[in-house]
Amino acid sequence: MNNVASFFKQPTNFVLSAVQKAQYPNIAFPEIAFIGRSNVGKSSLINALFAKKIALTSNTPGKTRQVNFFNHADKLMVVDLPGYGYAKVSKKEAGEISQLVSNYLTSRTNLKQLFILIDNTLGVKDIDLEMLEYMTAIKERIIIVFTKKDKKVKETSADTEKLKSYYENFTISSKNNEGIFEVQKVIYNLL
Ligand SMILES: Nc1nc2c(ncn2[C@@H]2O[C@H](COP(=O)(O)OP(=O)(O)O)[C@@H](O)[C@H]2O)c(=O)[nH]1
Ligand SMILES: [Mg+2]
Repeated sequence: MNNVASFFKQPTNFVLSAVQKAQYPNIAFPEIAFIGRSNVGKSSLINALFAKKIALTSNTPGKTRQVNFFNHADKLMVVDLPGYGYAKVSKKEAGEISQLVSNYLTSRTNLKQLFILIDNTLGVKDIDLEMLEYMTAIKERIIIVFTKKDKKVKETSADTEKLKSYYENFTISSKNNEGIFEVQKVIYNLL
């Protein structure tokens, strides 16, 4: 599995940030995308997978409100989608964000896998279920990643086990790298 590790160490370069479909890069590499509630650990996971700091990690939720495209090794497009469920955005802005995400999901035919992140310490939230329901058209391309495995569980949800039986899933920690290699293997096998 040396190939996997060396693949992820190759350069990952920011391509562009888009606020509308017309701005998406016209490159047909296989594409993967990451989405989840704000603060779920999305930037940390992307950085752990690609073994470098490519995505901004922060404690201030809601910074990423664009669709960010990264080119990995001229072989894979990596997409950081805006987080959902911020407490602090207006209804109008929340509507704009979901429009952005929905435009993305309905137009990217080269999207091979969508990683939906759920905070393992907080469990599945209604908004996660709403997002999943909304994405049934691409159900078979969804993988759920439960984040922050190194941290103590604070809240549990009866929906978690159900989701685990419906979707391919991983439980990871970007802090101690637990489970990261397993997710890397899945991505590598898309190429
Ligand atoms: N303990 C622990 N903290 C994490 C982990 N992943 C993210 N965090 C923390 O959670 C906060 C939000 O992470 P970030 O990656 O910016 O989340 P994003 O808003 O989804 O991009 C930051 O303080 C991270 O350091 C993890 O696996 N373990
Ligand atoms: Mg982020």
